[in-house]
Amino acid sequence: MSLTKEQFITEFKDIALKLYAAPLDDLSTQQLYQALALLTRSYIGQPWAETKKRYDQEETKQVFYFSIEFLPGRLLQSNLLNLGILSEVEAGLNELGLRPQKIFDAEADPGLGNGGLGRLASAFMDAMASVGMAGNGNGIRYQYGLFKQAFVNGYQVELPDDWMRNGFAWETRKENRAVTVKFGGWVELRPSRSGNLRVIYHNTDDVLAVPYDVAMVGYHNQVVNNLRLWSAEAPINAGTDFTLEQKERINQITQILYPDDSDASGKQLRLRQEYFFTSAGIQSIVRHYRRTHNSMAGFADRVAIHINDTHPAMAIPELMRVLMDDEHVSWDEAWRITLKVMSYTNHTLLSEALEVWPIDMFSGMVPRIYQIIQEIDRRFRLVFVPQFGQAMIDRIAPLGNGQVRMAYLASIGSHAINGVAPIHSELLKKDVLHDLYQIFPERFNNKTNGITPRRWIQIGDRPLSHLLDKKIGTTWRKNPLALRQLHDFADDTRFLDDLNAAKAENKRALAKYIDQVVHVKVDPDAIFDVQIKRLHAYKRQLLHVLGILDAYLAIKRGEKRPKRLHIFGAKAAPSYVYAKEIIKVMNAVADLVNGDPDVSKYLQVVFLPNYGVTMAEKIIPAADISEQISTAGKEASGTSNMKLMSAGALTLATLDGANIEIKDAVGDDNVEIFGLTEEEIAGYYQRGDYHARDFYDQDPRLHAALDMLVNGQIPGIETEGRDIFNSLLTYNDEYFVLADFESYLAANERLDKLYQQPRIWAKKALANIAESGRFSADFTVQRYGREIWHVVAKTPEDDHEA
Ligand code: OX2
Repeated sequence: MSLTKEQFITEFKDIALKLYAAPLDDLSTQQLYQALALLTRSYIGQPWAETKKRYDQEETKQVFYFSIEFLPGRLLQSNLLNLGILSEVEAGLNELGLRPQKIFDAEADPGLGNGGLGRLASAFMDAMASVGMAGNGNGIRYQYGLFKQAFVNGYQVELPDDWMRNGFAWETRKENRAVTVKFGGWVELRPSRSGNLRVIYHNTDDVLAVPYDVAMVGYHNQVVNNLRLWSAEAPINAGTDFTLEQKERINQITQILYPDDSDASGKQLRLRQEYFFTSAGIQSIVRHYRRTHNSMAGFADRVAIHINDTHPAMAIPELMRVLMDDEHVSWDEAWRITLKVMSYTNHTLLSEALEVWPIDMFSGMVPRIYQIIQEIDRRFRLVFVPQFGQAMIDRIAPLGNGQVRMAYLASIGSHAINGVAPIHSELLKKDVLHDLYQIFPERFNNKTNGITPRRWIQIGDRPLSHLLDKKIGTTWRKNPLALRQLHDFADDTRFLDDLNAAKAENKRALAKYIDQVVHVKVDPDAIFDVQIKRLHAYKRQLLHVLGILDAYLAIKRGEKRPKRLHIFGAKAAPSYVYAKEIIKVMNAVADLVNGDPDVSKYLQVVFLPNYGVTMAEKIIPAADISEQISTAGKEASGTSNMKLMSAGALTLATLDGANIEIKDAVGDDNVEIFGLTEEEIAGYYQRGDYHARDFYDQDPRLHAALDMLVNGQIPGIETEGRDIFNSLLTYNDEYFVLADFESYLAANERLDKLYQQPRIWAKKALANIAESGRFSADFTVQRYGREIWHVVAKTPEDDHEA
């Protein structure tokens, strides 16, 4: 859209006056934010309605991305950017004497997800709109997002995230689109005169699912897609015997997000959440389709439903239920439609994270869904036991060991199953879903994750953005592959200096932020070494900490090193004791290092509390080193690795997840690889001959660093230090931290040396930025569109051109 600075100023003053009955200079920052958000929303309404109308008129095939988590990040700047009016609005605000960034900072960050999985879902929403794909999100409107993390005496404390306290400016309540979701009770199957079974529900607990729609604005293309988040409410005609307790129980369904990441949780409420949003989503999709079609025959040509991990896997039996019970389609026809419609992404190889539910809990909560799964299970066995044998089918049938096994259900009921990086997709076939791969090899495929450079570069990294515009023009903003033009300037020393200057500016800004948040004065000239992700043993923040302890000891011995600032951001699941112990140790190490003037000349450590999307936007542009150091074979993909490379950080990495593709993209010279490979680790597992203690005994540096955990050198961590020490030595170091220690240190020494040559460093940064475009989620969703969803992306501009 087009909007001049002058128009904006007039409209902004006008809306603020209407809203708050006061002139601008009487408004609080929060009020200014609300007024600006409302004005921005008013620009979105029309293209939103038009996009919807166009999809309906043209009978566009639509994608529905079902995810129990979305992490959209703040939306004001991103919406202004995508509408094409960010510069005008900022200029207008400046002219009014207002600080744009201060207003942007008044927006709450909707933490409706844990980490990579939720952020990926939101990147896909942004990307689908931006490439003109008819893509809708389906999720949960959690009253409270992921907990707010604070540190008290170095321990993680979890505080409620009341993110909607000031309302959520971007949502629209659609009460007229509510549906009823039924829980519990029992099901009667009664033959009817027409020959169909009539399904009669008795004594169910009914919950009203009310949708709140959020606009997903495409980049400069007049496309606005829909993210539908469901809220649980008491049924409207609940009757006089409806108690406050019942109402409370219903409200609970969408009250909190489960704070897990890559971990299965056995909570009944979680299962309720899963059925709640999948059933609501399926019902609303079918209802919309049926408004313009009198049978379900063509449904699969108009609708693709994707399930983001197994949390929405009940979409499969739920679609079967609606097709058969409500639309009177036969089993065979319903199954044909369901298979064609559904597709599934797996996000983890950790076996403890594969979702399973006890059958008695499951069948009590959703009896009709359970019946349908029983029938899927029966037919699956009937067809495949003769071909593949009882033992194998017992291992992978949807029902087994008294459990409903969601990954198997998802795989059996989807026409496509993908992993999120090549190594991960291969390991799915080799390990976790091996038996299913034997039966359905054609279903398996890879779709490497992606990120949105709009948020991470255009919004997050203004100094770099301006530099790029000046050097290679602005096409990279629309097509990030254009970043490859940077290769032409790999030996342009002026430009390399400019790159370093942009990085330095970002580092100064982050240093200021760090001082504000944790009151540590850091040296902006240090190497900024960043590890930002959930705290999990397999991600090995512990290896990073042991590296810091080794540096501490070396500096104490008098060694001089280039100054390094280690920056951590990480939340641990509240129930994950070991991860929380690591947090305590990390904070204690930070205190030790920063408090020792001999050491802090060369080494500083900051652990920023409450890491999330908004904080990532501040940290990433300032990073020199990106730590991606998971045990090989454990991290499905990672996406912070992609964001950090696009900011020109050098990746310090194991050969895991998408690190491998980053290495292939930039070449061996522009990435620092270390550690055991997945094959080597598999070898240790097979032979059973990993002995962590041998490394401790044989490597004096490792020995000394580990001893610090238990010898009192780090104040305040008696039990935590001992527990971690034992996990590594007594319990033989499940994640091969000790085995990788030596090569990790060697890789770090190479980086230290390299940093002494700023232009050579900048050249490597340039290579990373230049090759980061391929990881744009725009390309990822186009691959999903072509190969899985079978949809064609098209924008209003395409119509004009045609
Ligand atoms: C994460 C994976 O751990 C991470 O490797 C991946 O990049 C991300 O999903 C997006 O694909 N919960 N979170 C994940 O997996 C699960 C399960």
